[in-house]
Amino acid sequence: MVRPGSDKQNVSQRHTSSIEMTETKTTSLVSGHTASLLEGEEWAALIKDFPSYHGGLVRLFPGRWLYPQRFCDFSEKLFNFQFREEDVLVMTYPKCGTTWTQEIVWTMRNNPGLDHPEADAEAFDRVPFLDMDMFTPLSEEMVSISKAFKRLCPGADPRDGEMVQLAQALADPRTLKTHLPFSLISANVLDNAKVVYVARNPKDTMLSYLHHHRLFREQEFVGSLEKFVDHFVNDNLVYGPYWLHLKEAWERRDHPNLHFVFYEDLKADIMSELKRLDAFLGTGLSHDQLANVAKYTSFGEMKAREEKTLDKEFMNNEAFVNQEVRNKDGGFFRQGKAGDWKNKLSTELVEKMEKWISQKCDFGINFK
Ligand code: PPS
Repeated sequence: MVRPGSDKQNVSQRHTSSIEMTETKTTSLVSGHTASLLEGEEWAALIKDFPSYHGGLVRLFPGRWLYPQRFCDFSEKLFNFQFREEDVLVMTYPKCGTTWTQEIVWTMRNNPGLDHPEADAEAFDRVPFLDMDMFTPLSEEMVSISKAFKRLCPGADPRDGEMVQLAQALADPRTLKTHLPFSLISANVLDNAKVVYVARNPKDTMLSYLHHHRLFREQEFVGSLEKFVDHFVNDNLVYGPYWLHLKEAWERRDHPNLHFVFYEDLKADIMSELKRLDAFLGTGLSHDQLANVAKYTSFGEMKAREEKTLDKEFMNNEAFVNQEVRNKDGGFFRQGKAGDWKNKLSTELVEKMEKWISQKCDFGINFK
């Protein structure tokens, strides 16, 4: 979810949505949802712990999805986004391994010989993150943040959604990324494109998301681990509820254009998972090419390439990234492990998470 920054923008410049809310502070979205601006006690509790959301948060009904208010500006473009036959969309709730999987998919499709001249280009430029625009500050002097956007969309206004416009301008075969659930993107996405959905154990996902909220100022969280667990189990984190995100994908798992994968399986046996992906994507790679992909997308190699694939200025800028947290706990590529929750969560927190799993994730999914 990391986005490149620009020296003309900082977190204090965040502005509210340009969408008009009715007197009751609700608006209807083309997806069929009603967006309702958070107010009163619910808002007071969240803005205290997540001060960077001062632009407002909305709940979408049905689903109780939580988003920055700016999501409403882009919801129509995202819902009506035209997928093409050659598209592969990597879809996950945040911190489930999107960046890893999109690099795997992009490399399998474009760079199995590891000789592609643009392989080191920033991740956003090769794999547009469709819903990123809602996190971009809306300012008068808004500056384009993607190099590919400037090149492929000359004269286009970044305020109209830089990532969506970049994705539209990108030549086939496109690999795209989203953290949106199925219900907020085009209903016929699976008729038109292939989707790779990645699930991750909720306890590791929650811990990785906590790190994200401490690291990146655009989603800053200032409370304790215990408080964050409460927000997680009460579906109070942006892009949540995680259980519903998973459920919508799980229900579609037998669709021939959906490939459902667990982060833990990628960790446990990457070659087997790459073979499964090869069959799904129809890439027809040799054993040596798959081995190339496995090595090139390993945690160590991706972390080593961080300065190329993530915007260096953004990552080094204290206004965007908490450097103390980065030095102490790690940066975007934090640990890349499965099961580390065992070292981080007290018995009480494990019980709270387990209760949430058994009550909410009761649709047949078994976490690894
Ligand atoms: S985001 O910000 O939502 O897009 O994050 P996302 O990419 O989905 O997930 C980030 C976590 O994935 C880990 N990661 C990897 N693990 C294994 N191998 C590779 N190559 C890899 N690349 C990223 C990353 O470190 C985050 O997990 P944690 O547990 O925080 O380390």
